[in-house]
Amino acid sequence: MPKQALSEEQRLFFETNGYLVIPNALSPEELQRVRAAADRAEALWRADPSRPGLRRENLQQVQAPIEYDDVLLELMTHPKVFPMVREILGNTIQMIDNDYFISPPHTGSHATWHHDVGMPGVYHPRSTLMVKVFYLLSDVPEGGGGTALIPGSHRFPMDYPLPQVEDPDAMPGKVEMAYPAGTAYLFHCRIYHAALNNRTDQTRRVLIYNYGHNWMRIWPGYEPSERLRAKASTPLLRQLLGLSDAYVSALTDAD
Ligand SMILES: O=C(O)CCC(=O)C(=O)O
Repeated sequence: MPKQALSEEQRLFFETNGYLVIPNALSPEELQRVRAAADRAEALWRADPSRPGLRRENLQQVQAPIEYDDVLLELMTHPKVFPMVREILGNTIQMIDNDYFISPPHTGSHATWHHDVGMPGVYHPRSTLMVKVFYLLSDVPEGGGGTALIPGSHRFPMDYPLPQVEDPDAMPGKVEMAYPAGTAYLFHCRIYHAALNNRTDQTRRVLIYNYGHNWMRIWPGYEPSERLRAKASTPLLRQLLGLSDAYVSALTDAD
């Protein structure tokens, strides 16, 4: 693993705010390749309603896109972004879940304000249990159904009285992840976040890779298939796909 994937500025920004934006994470060529792979996955998913994922008016969810295409599997260890996540989570990193979210034009939020970890007995504000990475495959303008975050809220205590808003767009102090396609952003899963309403004519397309630790369970429905497990030829891939022993085979910096 390269030493210091995060610059000092990024490290401080993440610690303070609980998120990071990585402009141009995907080069134009990579974006084209990943978008084509996502399109192929979407076509297979739409053609077979027994494939897992939500089919709602405001969210189409191609569940576990890494099962569909090697390009989407490889994105899980993207050389520009993955080392940052690994630096934040450490050598016990493991994939927890992955999704391709499609938010159609002129639809309401599919996720109001929440955070992703609420396990009793673990003091989350000082722990980094999960880091979620989003790769934008379409331009997301303001009002385009993007993710919004409350900077610094990953440190809020469990009982912090978050303002109660009926419309997620109305949350005071939020920042909206409105960026061009090819941008990646990641956040600490204790941060309060939401998907805002898509008030535009544009479909929002985003790939999501969620990482935790190898002593956590991969979320039900995201456990790698036999076919995918057979591809896990490196210690890194084996661990990311939940095939390592949580107690003895954490990666070393050399893996
Ligand atoms: O679609 C989004 O931007 C938000 C997704 C979300 O809430 C989540 O992954 O927990």
